[in-house]
Amino acid sequence: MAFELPDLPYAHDALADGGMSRETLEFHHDLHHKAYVDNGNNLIQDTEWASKSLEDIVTGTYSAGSVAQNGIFNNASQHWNHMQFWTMMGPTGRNMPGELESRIADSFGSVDQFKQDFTAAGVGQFGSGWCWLVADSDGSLNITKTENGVNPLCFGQTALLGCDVWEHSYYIDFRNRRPAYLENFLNNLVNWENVAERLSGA
Ligand code: MN3
Repeated sequence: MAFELPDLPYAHDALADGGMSRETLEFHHDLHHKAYVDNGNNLIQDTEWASKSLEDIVTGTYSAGSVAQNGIFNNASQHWNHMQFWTMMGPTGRNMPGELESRIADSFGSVDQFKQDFTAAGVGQFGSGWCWLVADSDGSLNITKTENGVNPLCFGQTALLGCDVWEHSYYIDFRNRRPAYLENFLNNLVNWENVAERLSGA
């Protein structure tokens, strides 16, 4: 299936009150995400992948250890990652539903501890990548970090929350302060209702 750039699920200035500016979303969605879509479409054209679903392309082209050379995987996975990322934030849904709060506290000790561990994963990702809250196939919740475009689909996990720690995601608003960007993401940008929906579907 050809990739398509979805509109943001909110206005470009809808996250400014939470610390993500219109300019960041104009660059990140309109230019960076669009480039993954356009490059991915050029690469899958006339290949066996052209008729496959995005999820099948991501899992079918992932090869541990050779991500850097894998253009179809990189662009397809980044397209998928960004579609998740836009819906994981929002101008609404910023209060954590009680059931999700309980699951997170049970899994990580407390919500504060979860936020510390998630931030540490994002800060500890050397170079470009993502940090995630995932549901594993046994139902347990875990925090992971991945390089470049690698994502939970590659490991059979359900992505509940992901944060883009590529510099293009934070340099306009936070310059080099990745820890501050991650803390702000958790405290002011996450749509926890979306995370809870993902958990109930896992
Ligand atoms: Mn990005």
